[in-house]
Amino acid sequence: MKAAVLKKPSAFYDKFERKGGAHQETTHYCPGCGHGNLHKLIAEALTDFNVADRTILISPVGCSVFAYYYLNVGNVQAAHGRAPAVATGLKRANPNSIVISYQGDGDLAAIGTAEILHAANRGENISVFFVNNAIYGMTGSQMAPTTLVGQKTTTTPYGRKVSNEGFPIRMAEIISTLEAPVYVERTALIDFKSISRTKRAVRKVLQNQIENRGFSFLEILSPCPTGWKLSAPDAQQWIRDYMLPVFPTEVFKDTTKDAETLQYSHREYTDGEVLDVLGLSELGERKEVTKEFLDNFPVQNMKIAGFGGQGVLSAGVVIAACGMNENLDVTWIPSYGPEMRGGTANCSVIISNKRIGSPLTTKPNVLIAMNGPSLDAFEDDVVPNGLVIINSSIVERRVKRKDVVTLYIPLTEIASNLGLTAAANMVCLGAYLEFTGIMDYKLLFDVIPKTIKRKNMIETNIKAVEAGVQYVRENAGKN
Ligand SMILES: Cc1ncc(C[n+]2csc(CCOP(=O)(O)OP(=O)(O)O)c2C)c(N)n1
Ligand code: SF4
Repeated sequence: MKAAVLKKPSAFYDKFERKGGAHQETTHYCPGCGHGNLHKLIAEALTDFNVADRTILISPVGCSVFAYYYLNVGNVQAAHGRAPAVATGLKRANPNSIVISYQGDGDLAAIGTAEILHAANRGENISVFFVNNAIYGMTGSQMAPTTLVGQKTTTTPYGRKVSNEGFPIRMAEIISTLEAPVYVERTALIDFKSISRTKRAVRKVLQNQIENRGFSFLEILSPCPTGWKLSAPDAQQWIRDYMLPVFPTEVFKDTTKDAETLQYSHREYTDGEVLDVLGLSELGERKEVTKEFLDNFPVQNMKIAGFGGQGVLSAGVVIAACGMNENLDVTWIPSYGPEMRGGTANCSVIISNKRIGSPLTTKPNVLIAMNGPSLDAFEDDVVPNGLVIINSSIVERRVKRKDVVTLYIPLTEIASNLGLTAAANMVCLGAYLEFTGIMDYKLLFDVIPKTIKRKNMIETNIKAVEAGVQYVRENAGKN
């Protein structure tokens, strides 16, 4: 007779090593907890389908936050409730991956309600496992959206009252009303039969993704003996007695067969197509530049800040466009302060000879402060030896830092002498390029006509650039 060999599926790590070097044979879950069962069913399915090496599991915030200690797959841990949004990004960036969003009821049905509903509604081709144990397990049994009416939790010590906390939310039913999801089921983990059914459902949900069929959702009623203060068998019975009447286990939606297999095409867009889509094709062909220029280009992490109306955002667009014309990678991201008056509008601009990760400039090496509050807000962020350009027509104080390079220019005054106060930003860009020499200031003459909408102002803006260049030639080093 052939002996049955029972062994851990290979989608589990051999040893569950935890932070601090300890490794154990067991998980951190309490005895009788449903999370452990579900992990096993998922690991078995991934092993049997031979997809573990292209699977990414997103663990949530909750008791299953440590799922990454156990499943030997790509692991990402998302902020509370955000797993479906993270899953969307991962799956879209790498359609060949198998992306699992694993979430508790606090995570999915409270803080993350928007993320799950919209991911489902978009029909993201992901697999969602929703562990409903009717409470917040990890933080000590507070009420969750799925807590039953009358159920005592630490935040509903007299039992959940409809008049105060409303009704339990049935997520599987809600999601099954949406058009896009192809498969929605609820199962339980309470006995051999229900575990077998959950096993089939886990496989179905993963298989759907492997076959590119679309969004699949499995809600699992899961015992939490610790949170419910029951023994493991009593916790299973509690689900039978109290949860099943409210959360029936059934397939709520299955359009898997009709669902067209999604055809993912991973298409790279050309620079020209991207410029077209962004409405920037007017900026024209990217210029051929020498390798030496690219290799030696000093990355510019710029913060351009001032009052609304001083053109700080358009200065950012113009300088980013100059970088783009020089075949550099650029990002521009605006930030509008909540203040009505006297505060700062600012933008982050990065111009780099390498791919840019985050478009946010938190440690600028160039700060352009068009007004006093901007200098106050960002002076301390500038890296040592960074450049600070100050609009000395408006900023009344000097820079406090001794470890930065400063350039004081009466930008507003120069611009208003040309008849256009609003061109102070272009005076600044001319001065900046002339002072640093990182790019030829004449680039601005190409870019300004293509980025400034009001054609009658182009000439003055170009004059403003020249005035900035002139100012630096005559005054740099003197202040
Ligand atoms: C943004 C944020 N808010 C709140 C918390 C605190 N917190 C940690 S786990 C948790 C609830 C987890 O409950 P659930 O999603 O039901 O998972 P379970 O622990 O029951 O598996 C909360 C509110 C947090 N970590 N982050
Ligand atoms: S508190 Fe509940 S959900 Fe968390 S590990 Fe223990 S039994 Fe599982």
